[in-house]
Amino acid sequence: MPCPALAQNVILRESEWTTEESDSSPPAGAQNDTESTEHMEAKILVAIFGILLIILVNWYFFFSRRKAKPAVASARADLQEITIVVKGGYSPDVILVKKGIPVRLNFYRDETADCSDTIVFGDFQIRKALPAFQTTPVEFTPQEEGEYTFTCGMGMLKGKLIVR
Ligand SMILES: [Cu+2]
Repeated sequence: MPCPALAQNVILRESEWTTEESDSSPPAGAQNDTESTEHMEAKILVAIFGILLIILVNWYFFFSRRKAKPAVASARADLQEITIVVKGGYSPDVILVKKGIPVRLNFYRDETADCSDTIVFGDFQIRKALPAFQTTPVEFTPQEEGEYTFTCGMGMLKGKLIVR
């Protein structure tokens, strides 16, 4: 991820500015004043750029994932299958399947965090343990169109199965 590193770089430069200012107090001459004003302006521009960059990085992490289109399960005549990685959430977290065809959702739990150790499909009366670093298939056949939420055992992590 180059972006957070860049932002940090800008912050470092900002702190350099503070140290520089306090360490060296040059004698105030007319020439020097103009120079340091220009210098200040440049530093302020860098600071503003840094703040904008931080806003952009945050925007990326909080909003860009929401635009994601639903992942389509690969469909055969008799099975629709997809792998979902479980790590602080579900990816993909929106899955599109067709009704009337058996679904196999392969949950690969890529962490040991307790939160994600159970997967729950309330609408299908499914509650299954997900051992860490293993793939656990969850199988059922959705008979009706609709949107079905799946969650972790505590209902904190959420995903959605869209049946069309
Ligand atoms: Cu949880």
